[in-house]
Amino acid sequence: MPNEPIPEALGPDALSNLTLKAPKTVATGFPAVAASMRHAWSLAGVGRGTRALLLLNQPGGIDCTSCAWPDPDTDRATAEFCENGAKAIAWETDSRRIDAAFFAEHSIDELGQQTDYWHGQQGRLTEPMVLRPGSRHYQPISWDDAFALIANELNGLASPDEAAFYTSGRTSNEAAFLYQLCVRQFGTNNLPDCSNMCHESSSIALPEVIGIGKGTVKLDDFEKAELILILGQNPGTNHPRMLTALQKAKRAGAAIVAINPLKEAGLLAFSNPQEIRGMLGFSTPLADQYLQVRIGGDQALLQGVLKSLLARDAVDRMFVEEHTDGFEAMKAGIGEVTWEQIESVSGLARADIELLAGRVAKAERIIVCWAMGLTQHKHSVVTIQEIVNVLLLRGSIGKPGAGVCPVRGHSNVQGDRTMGIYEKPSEPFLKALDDEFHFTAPRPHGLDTVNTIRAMRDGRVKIFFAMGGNFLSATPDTNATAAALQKTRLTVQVSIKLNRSHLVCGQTALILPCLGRTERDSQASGDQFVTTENSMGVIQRSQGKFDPASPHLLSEPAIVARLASATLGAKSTVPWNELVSNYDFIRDRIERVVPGFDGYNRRVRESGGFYLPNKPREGQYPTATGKARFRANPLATLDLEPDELVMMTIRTHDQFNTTVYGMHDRYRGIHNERRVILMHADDIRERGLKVGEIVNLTSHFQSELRHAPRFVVVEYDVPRGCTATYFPETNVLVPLDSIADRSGTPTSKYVRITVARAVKE
Ligand SMILES: Nc1nc2c(c(=O)[nH]1)N[C@H]1C(S)=C(S)[C@@H](COP(=O)(O)OP(=O)(O)OC[C@H]3O[C@@H](n4cnc5c(=O)[nH]c(N)nc54)[C@H](O)[C@@H]3O)O[C@H]1N2
Ligand SMILES: Nc1nc2c(c(=O)[nH]1)N[C@H]1C(S)=C(S)[C@@H](COP(=O)(O)OP(=O)(O)OC[C@H]3O[C@@H](n4cnc5c(=O)[nH]c(N)nc54)[C@H](O)[C@@H]3O)O[C@H]1N2
Ligand SMILES: [Mo]
Repeated sequence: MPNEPIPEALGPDALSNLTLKAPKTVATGFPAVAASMRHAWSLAGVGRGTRALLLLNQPGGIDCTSCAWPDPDTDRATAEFCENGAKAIAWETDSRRIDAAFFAEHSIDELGQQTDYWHGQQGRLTEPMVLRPGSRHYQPISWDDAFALIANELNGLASPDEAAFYTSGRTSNEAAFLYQLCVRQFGTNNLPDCSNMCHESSSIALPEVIGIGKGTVKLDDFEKAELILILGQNPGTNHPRMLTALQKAKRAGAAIVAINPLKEAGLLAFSNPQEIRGMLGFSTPLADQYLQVRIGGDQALLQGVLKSLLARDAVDRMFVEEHTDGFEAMKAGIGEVTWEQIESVSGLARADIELLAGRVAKAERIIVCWAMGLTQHKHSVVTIQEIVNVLLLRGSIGKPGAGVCPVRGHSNVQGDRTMGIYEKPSEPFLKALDDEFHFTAPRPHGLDTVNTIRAMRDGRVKIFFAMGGNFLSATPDTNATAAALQKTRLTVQVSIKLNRSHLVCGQTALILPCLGRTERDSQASGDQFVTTENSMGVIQRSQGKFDPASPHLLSEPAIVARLASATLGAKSTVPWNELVSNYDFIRDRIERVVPGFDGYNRRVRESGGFYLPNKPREGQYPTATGKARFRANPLATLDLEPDELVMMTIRTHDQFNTTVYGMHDRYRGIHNERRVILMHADDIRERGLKVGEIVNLTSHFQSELRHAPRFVVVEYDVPRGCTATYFPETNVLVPLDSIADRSGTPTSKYVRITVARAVKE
């Protein structure tokens, strides 16, 4: 059962002044550029802010720290950034500072009572800090003492598996490679990462059926596509530069179909702020068809499309025979599903699904994009495999203008995986690591994110180290995670700004402040650049240009090298200091361990970087059978009790995951308040509630109940029975054990709740 709430874990639940406006029907346009500039200037100052923006996503410049959407291979606009990229950069280039005096003044209890927004507004961390057992204030500690403390704790464990090493997706390839090497030399595969909560379902679903866990399309495929489906993604907020690609696709004649319980502005229409027409307010309509599917109803919808395609005999026979297996079994499976089931689970009318199927039947070049609306469900893996079923049926993969496009989140989350940040590493990867560094990497699989929380709770993991991120707030079941973290001996956070994971921590806690991606990284051989991999498998360079926020900051690769030297000492077979003296040396090692990086140092210096090999893109499918595989997956049904609603936890337009930039969700018309619950008018009325009323939310999982007090009811155009709240405020309601089949991803988009009027105190 869930633990008693830990106040600092949740932050305040006070409500401010909610104002509601009509949801927008067009994304971006002039206000977005104005908003970006305002943000960059208010935090970083005018000169620094403008310079940062002009360097974003330019050859030789800084890879944007916001999302993983790719840059055009050639022809980059002078301003290759978006409003939310600008917010991310402004947040990092903040001119304010947090020093030892700040922590002397504020106890962790006091800081825990502040909002996430407030935490982000205090400025950049400037020196290593330690929280000693029993103390409520962080105190300064030298880097040497900090590493000695960690080494002493790690080496005191009964087994290396009693430590877990988390990674968030902003870490560069170079830092990630060194980090996993250090962890494996220490002796464990406990490398949970944010991917476990993000696109893990895609990473499990895709290799089985197409032989690679990544997308197969390139940016220029969008202009060649006839049909683009976008499921469970809100690109206007989370991948704004994708709208430019969609606009180009539309102009080249593609049709777009949006599948989403909410009518998101960025899927309806786009007014491009980088064009005169856009500045003048002209917009390009995007979605030709909008299917407001019920939350969790996508598998049913896709099975409906398959059923209709089969009935029309819209099958690319040549492709199916030559390149696939499993067609007959899939066909038989779909034959058993009835339209009645499809309509009831998806919440959509057969006629609308047939209309979509008609578009699919006519198109030969189809791209399917998806994000968290598809991956954070119990049945995510099979749903993603239905997408592949549709594409294979139409022969729409392995050729220009066609394929799968899982749109990644963090700017280097895909690269971190390529570098070996994975709790279930493949044998060939470990063998290559062994050969290169002359040791034997551990073979047993390690802990993912949810299993790390369980292991801390049960006392099996005693040390938690985080390379970036905000583990406490990003993970499910905030109270359970808080209690789990508090049971550990030591938590270490490598961070650039204050967050809640610094405040709810182990008996001893360390904050290790590091350089951000915008900052100059000087090592023994001079200034360094790092590399990242975007959502389409392009490896590119990123070089920080700004003075570091403080002279005491270390780069992430340097932190890993010093951690490794302190912990492993003479036992290690890796020349840590030498590797960090010049990141070219790290890249030389990566080239020898990870396939596809031939000529790494040379090719990444070429403008635009290079593409990693992607066999399905060339029409080869390295699966168990060497063919692309249809899957017959029975339709999963989702049962709710009569008064229950389904809640999805989503992002506002003013946040990056747990980082809150501001209090507005501009496109959805929700201002000055994050503790809101979006509900259908009839669901509000049925419960005798009113818009603007304060309600308490309770989630139901098996026999467990979890509570989140004080949310304002907002009426919204959402299917009956479906609701939305913002992450991380409602993570407290996401049960730790409610995870996706096979991928272990928390079901953050499918939480069963009841809503009750808050009783006046
Ligand atoms: N500005 C900004 N950019 C970001 C981020 C950020 O927080 N801020 N986060 C980054 C990260 S790590 C990630 S992973 C991505 C996240 O990018 P998204 O996946 O776009 O983010 P969410 O807000 O979780 O939105 C999920 C969308 O799925 C829909 N949805 C929910 N449930 C269902 C369902 O069952 N079916 C369907 N069809 N749709 C559903 C929701 O209505 C919403 O539109 O963005 C990245 N980029
Ligand atoms: N309920 C619910 N929960 C979710 C989700 C959801 O949709 N709903 N989404 C999930 C998803 S998709 C993801 S990816 C996770 C995100 O989980 P995380 O990646 O753990 O969380 P972030 O909020 O992205 O991490 C923000 C912190 O990273 C640190 N940081 C920023 N830049 C740097 C840097 O350059 N170096 C270092 N070392 N630190 C840096 C800052 O200190 C900041 O406080 O959350 C997941 N949690
Ligand atoms: Mo993510």
